Amino acid sequence: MDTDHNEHISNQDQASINNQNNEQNNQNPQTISNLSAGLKSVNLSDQQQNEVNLNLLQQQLQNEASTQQQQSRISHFFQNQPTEGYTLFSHRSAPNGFKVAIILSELNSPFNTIFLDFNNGEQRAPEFVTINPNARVPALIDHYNENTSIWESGAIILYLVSKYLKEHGECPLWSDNLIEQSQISSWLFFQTSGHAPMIGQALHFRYFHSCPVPSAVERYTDEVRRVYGVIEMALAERREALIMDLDVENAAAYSAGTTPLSQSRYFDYPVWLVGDRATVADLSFVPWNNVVDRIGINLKVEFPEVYKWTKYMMRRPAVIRALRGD
Ligand SMILES: N[C@@H](CCC(=O)N[C@@H](CS)C(=O)NCC(=O)O)C(=O)O
Repeated sequence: MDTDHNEHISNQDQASINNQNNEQNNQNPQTISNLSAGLKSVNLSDQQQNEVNLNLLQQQLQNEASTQQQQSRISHFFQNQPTEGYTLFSHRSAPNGFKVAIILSELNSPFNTIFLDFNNGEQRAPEFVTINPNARVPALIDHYNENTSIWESGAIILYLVSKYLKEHGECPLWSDNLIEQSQISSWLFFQTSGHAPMIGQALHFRYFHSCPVPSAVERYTDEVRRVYGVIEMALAERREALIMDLDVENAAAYSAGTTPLSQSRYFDYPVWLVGDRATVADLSFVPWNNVVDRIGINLKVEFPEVYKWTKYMMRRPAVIRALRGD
């Protein structure tokens, strides 16, 4: 809107505004340039100037104290890195961090978690930013592999399963078949780019935004529902295929529509997004499915296949361990 407004100011008007600003600046040597307030010039009295200086000094001291605190814990870790296992940087309430913990736990990979303190700005500690330039969790260090660091949950997951496959010749959560790999990756990318960010934004506008924006809450919640609609449809198709395959004697009645699929004894049997077992395509959705009720979505009522699928995954011992933060 400001841009539109500025377009209506003629060059002559703009020159006169610039002159006025220059004159004011020359008349008052105490004019300071306030960068963080959008590069606007502010005129201050001596007393105001002293107060600003005092505030800035206090703020600087506080920042230095908190930076030193971060440095003691985070620097200490980086100066004394383990020689084996993995270190996962996460946060106690970060679903993206738990996503990686689930995969590590499922693969029985030994890992230690450092839960960062966001209130203290630990995610911006210089050493952490060198391993994740985006200053967010999760990030992973592989101490078995020259302390290689990986960031972005999807990239970390692909690293872990590819490495596992290379070392063991097979990986229960991945595939050695290129076509299956591409199908698993599609769901994984959909999770990281479509599912997680939409729930994240819906939570933000519902609980944390500085002022109410009902249209944003509605937009992101609707988008989450659309995403769940896509998964529900895929799982329902898998269910139908499975029932037709296994419930042979009733298949004709299901096809004709004379008996509903819900009557099949396979109606609650587990189904998966790719193939006949849980892969990273499925497991990456778990931690976010676990918080979606907070944006008013009831999976059991609105997306019954997604609900059953999530319930199966939440019962897995490795998932339970990971979600507990063990
Ligand atoms: N696309 C990234 C998202 C990472 C992300 O947003 N992490 C959140 C926690 S779930 C975070 O670190 N937030 C800290 C902050 O905003 O400063 C991924 O999947 O790894």
